[in-house]
Amino acid sequence: MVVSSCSSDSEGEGGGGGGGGSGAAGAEDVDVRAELSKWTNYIHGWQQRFIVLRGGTLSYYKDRADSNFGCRGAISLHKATVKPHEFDECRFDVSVNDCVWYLRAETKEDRQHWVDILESYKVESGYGTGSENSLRRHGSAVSLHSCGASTASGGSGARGLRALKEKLAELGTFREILCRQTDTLQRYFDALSEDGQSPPMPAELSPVDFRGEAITFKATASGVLATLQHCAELLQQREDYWKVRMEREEAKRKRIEDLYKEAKEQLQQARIASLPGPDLEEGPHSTIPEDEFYDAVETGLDRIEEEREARLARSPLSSLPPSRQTSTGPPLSPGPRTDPGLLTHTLWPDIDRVSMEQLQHALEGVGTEGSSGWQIFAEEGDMRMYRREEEVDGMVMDPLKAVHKVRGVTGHEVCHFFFRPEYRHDWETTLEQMTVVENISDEAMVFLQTHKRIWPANQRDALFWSHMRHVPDSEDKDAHDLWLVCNHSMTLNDYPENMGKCVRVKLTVCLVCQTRVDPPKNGANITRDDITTKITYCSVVNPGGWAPASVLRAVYKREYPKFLKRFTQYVIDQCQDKPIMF
Ligand code: 9M6
Repeated sequence: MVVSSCSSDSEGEGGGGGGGGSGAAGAEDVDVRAELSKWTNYIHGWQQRFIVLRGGTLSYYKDRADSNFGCRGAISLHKATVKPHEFDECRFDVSVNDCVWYLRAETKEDRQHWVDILESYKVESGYGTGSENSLRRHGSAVSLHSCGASTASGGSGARGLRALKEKLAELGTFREILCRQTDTLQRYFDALSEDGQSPPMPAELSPVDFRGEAITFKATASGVLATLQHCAELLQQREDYWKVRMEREEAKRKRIEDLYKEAKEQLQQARIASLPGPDLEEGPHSTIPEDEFYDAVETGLDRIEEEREARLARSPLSSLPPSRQTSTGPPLSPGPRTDPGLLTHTLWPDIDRVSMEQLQHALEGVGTEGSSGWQIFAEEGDMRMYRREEEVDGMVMDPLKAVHKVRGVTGHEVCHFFFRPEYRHDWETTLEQMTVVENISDEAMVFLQTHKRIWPANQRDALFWSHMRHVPDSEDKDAHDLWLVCNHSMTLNDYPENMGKCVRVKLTVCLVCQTRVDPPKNGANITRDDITTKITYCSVVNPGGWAPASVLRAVYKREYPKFLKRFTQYVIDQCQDKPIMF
């Protein structure tokens, strides 16, 4: 029988070597089959294995059922060392070179029995006489690989390849042996047929040991099979190995792709940082091209819009808490309209003057198209928006004037929702933060607002007083009532400019509401259907820092109409089904 001197399975028991004799028929009569404990590895420890001793070879199988198939390892006994353990009286080790099998019998008697048999094999030296001779004649270098050289267990790419090459070389040797054997036989039969009945033997052939040749042939054939099977295993192992390698490579590639993405984002951030940012001065010398700036602004505004929509989707208006109209804010009944606390406030002269100026300004018409410099830039339903292009030191200062008519709400209601801080976040979507710096009275407050950043421009904040007032004796004869809110920038030592990351805008905003009530027929109660409010919204925003004029104008053109529509719709929604607040 042809075997490697040592082999082992994928459990990683020992070094491993050539394949054992699967289905190989030994030449010997002795055939021991029994279960023994075999040390596998540190994970699995001692395991029951089915051990077969046949033809000077000790093979092992996972279990008895498996013994009809390929063995998991085989060890040739003729050069093996058998060593009973010093202390463990059931254990004995069988080793060839550096390949060791650690075995355990059930009892010490059993162990002795095993040791005796194995030792006897060593003395008797394995193969039957005939076969041994034949093998020697035809080269018995076959399969005598060193234990460590070939790897049956989990060979890496290079090791697996080496093992495979060894197996192929082995197959080449088998082929050589078989060829020589057939040559020998051929020559013998040639000599036979040359002169008929009584062949004079060729000197080198006599006597031909047919039995030996047959045994060698069988052993070599089974060796071929075993080696082929081993080749298949090795190929499988290589396939597994490459699969793992590929998975690892894929993971690596993904990691690198992620890193690349991250680096790209960082680069982008660095680019942003090098643009006119909080730490850099903005100005006409800015390196950012206008179209790029404009694109960025668009993107930023779109994002703010998306955020608002997402917020609305999460909590639609219908789910808002019931109207805060009567629970907060100033008393709704007509009473002392101007708080004495406001009249004595240091800001009052300023508030009073600017508010009246703004009212006047609001009530001035826009004249005939173009004549007064007002250009219409947005028109939707009853809403018209006009602007005048004005620049100071290259900074866009365009005053804006918008007129709008809304049905079903009063001027008081519109101003209430515009003025009161608790509603601001509901309709001012470009706000990041709003602080009431001072609550002067029910009609006047000081606000600090931080607007959301429109990338790549600096973030803006605004510090302004806000004043709401009723103007009972409007000069406008058509107006039933006039309410206004005026917002105007101011300074406070406690809130200096550029304290944080923000650039401060200067604004003057005035919202004027004139409400008309159509007298209901037959003296019926006034309903919301009878009410129309004309809104005039005037605004001048000084951006406070440089930004390209075209960009700012594009932002205004886009944001103001959205802002006014959103706000008025908000008021309508809030007032629906609520008592009218005149
Ligand atoms: C300038 C409205 C209280 C209501 C008011 C405002 C507007 C630009 C703009 N954005 C450079 C900016 C900053 C602003 O009527 S209010 O008093 O919140 C106050 C301030 C709007 C502040 C820009 C940011 C970078 C465009 C004009 C705009 C118009 C409408 C809404 C949002």
